[in-house]
Amino acid sequence: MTRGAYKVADERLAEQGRLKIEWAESRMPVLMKLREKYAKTQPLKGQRIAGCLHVTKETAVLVRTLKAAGAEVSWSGCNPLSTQDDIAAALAAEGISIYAWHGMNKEEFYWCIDRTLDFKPTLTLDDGADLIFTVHSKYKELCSTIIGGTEETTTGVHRLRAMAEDGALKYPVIAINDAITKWDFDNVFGTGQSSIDGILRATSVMLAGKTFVVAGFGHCGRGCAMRARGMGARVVVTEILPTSALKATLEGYEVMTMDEAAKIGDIFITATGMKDIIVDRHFRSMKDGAIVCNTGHYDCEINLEQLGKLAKRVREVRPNNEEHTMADGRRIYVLAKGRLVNLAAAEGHPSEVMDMSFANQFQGMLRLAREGKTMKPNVYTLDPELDQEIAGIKLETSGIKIDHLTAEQEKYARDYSAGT
Ligand code: NRN
Repeated sequence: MTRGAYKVADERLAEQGRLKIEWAESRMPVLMKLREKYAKTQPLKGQRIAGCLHVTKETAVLVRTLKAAGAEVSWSGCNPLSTQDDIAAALAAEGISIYAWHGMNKEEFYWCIDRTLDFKPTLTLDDGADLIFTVHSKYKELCSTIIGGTEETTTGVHRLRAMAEDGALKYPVIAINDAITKWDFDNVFGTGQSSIDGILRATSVMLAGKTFVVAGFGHCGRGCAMRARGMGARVVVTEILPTSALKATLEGYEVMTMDEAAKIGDIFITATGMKDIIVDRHFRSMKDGAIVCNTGHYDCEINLEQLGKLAKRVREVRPNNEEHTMADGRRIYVLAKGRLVNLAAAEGHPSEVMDMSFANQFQGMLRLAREGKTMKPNVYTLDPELDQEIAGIKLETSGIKIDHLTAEQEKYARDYSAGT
């Protein structure tokens, strides 16, 4: 691969991108602390990292940190609509081999992933497992030089665990999503804020007083429900899992089937990881002006093929906002073509929460560089102690002090004989 080869939308956007990355760096103290520490020892020297993860200002901070720790990096975006073109331009201008632009078609998407494999990576870093799946299906020969990989998101971890169960996984992978300082913060607070951000940028509607339907009450759905309620919406939750539905009920949300919710909802967001959550019969019963979007990793949750068959006219009324007019005149608005609205119509989660997710990604790369060669092809999690370390740095850099157990209390915690 020619050094620093890249393909981005517009190199002229580099300065604008650089400013945004600077903004993110000033709000990602955990990752910056790790960068300062490991720039000295260069533990990733000799490693070639192929990354396939949303090209945002926060990802750029991770890329710079991996490079500062000695790695050579080649990068593609993990969604055809989530690349921030100014960030891609800034990274290319810094010599990063990056292949990413906003608005790719499927062929271009996989062409970019292929390019990041040209330099025969030793590590893969994924969000949604498209890169690792491409290696396992199209470039099997690379599995012998790849030490290991990491996976950012729930959907990707599900996919990899299924591969591992089938014995199809050819190298060890660390499930970053399973770290508490990732899922319990990024998935809840990050998705909650960034999904509302995407909806507001694409519609500028008033949320207060609107019926806001959240499909799926997992960590992401819970975050969306919490933030929509915070904006004054009447939140309705749909679910398939009794425990999640019960949790939503006890948190004060109305729970009902999507068939019922479709009749009353003003705004719909899917966060299930499942396909066909909003389908034909739901479009038929929605109110005029209903807004539909998705915050799950893939664009299969809203059945756009069925909507296309019902629509008499489709037109883009605002960026990331397409109006579908039904035969009876009802208009349904689909945001970001059903792709994850937080990254396609906004900038993804805020820097402060990605700081911890990417501190876990960085630690995952360090561990694979250190001991990946001795790890079997399976799905691993990071050491739980790392969660406390990452959260501790976050608190410290936020000026928040906490209590500590005395020696007496430590002893009490270990003393099982102490009863009532
Ligand atoms: N700003 C972001 N940069 C961002 N917001 C959410 N994500 C981001 N990645 C880079 C990912 C989260 O970690 C999307 C993934 O699906 C989720 O796990």
